[in-house]
Amino acid sequence: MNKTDQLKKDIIALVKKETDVLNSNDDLQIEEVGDGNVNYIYRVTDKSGKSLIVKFADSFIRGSDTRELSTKRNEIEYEILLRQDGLSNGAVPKVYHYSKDMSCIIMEDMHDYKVLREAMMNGETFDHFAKDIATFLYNTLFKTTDLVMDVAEKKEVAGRLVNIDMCEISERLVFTEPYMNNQGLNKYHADNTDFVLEHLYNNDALKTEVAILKNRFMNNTQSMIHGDLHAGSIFINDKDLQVFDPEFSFYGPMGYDIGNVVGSFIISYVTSYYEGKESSYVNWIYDSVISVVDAFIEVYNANYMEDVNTHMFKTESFKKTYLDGILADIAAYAGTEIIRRTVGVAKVWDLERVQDHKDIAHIEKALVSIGETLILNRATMTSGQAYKEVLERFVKEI
Ligand code: SR1
Ligand code: MG
Repeated sequence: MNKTDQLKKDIIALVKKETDVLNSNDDLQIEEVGDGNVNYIYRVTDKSGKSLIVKFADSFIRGSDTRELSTKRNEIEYEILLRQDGLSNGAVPKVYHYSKDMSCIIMEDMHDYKVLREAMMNGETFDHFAKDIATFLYNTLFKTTDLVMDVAEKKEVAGRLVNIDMCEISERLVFTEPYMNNQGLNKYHADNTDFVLEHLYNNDALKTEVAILKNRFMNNTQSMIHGDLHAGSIFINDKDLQVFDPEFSFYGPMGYDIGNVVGSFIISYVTSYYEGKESSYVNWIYDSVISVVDAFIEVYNANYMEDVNTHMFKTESFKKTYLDGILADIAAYAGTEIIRRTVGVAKVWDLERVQDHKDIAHIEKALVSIGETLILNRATMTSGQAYKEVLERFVKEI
């Protein structure tokens, strides 16, 4: 029996032994359903059609038998899903069982949801998205800071969630390669060679700011962050959303997660604008960028005083200073996300789709310019309106 067939057989045995969601007397069916870069995702189904999902983390990155990757990521993901479940009132898939021996998380199959990325590919819009994701972000990020959480528990959890291999990927792909191209894997339109040299590789002012952001990413143990929060990590339907896939999770700056959401929506906005997608869809993405920032500010301001546990932090001036720091990080990490997806090796669906577009060189320039502006002017990005001005400036100028 080959390795994959043996794994499938072992997974079915694990599901039968450790869970009671499916009918164990049935001949259970198993199929691979994931298309991610890192792990293997299987759906296991019984005869009545009931199903669950098994996420298997191999000790090699998906599709490689030479590039090792610690299975600690799976252990961390399991703990994060449990913690986020409690913090977010169930806005993550339910975990049924975790097997450390097999590096498998057995979890809920989100039947009534679509992956947001796939819904967006079909031009679908969701009015509740901005408010719901902002609430999830506040609940899972602000509530895991020292301002809210028991400080001893926070330190203990932060230590346990050190995610060396996955952080190394982000440190390299987000904060180093787009500005250095050490690995020679960066990818952008040939017409932009000089532009990339000037704006990225030879841009010492920007590189210094990105170095500061990289150092913050590595050393600011502020919140229990998801670490890879884009439209491919969110399930959605007309009622609510569920966030999944936190294998890049660790204790880092909360603006990284919020900035990833904002940055990935900015990429979607710019690409769909140039593709000439339906205006209702383009406008929804544009409004979402602005609303996510404003909704986060709103939920923060509404809950801060009640949630914070220490008198020293319970002042209006500290509340504002702390928020200003988060807002600057949101802009900066939105900027690094936009730049790395535009010129780096790990593209995203919406950018892949426009690789042959006649305006691809312009689209790349607009995105890099927006990213650069957000990083360099992060202290001024204190509201949704500020994002509106940046988007209008760069999308109209081209
Ligand atoms: C090798 S992993 C490449 C990228 O895919 C993941 O989803 C992360 O965004 C990572 O940077
Ligand atoms: Mg992922």
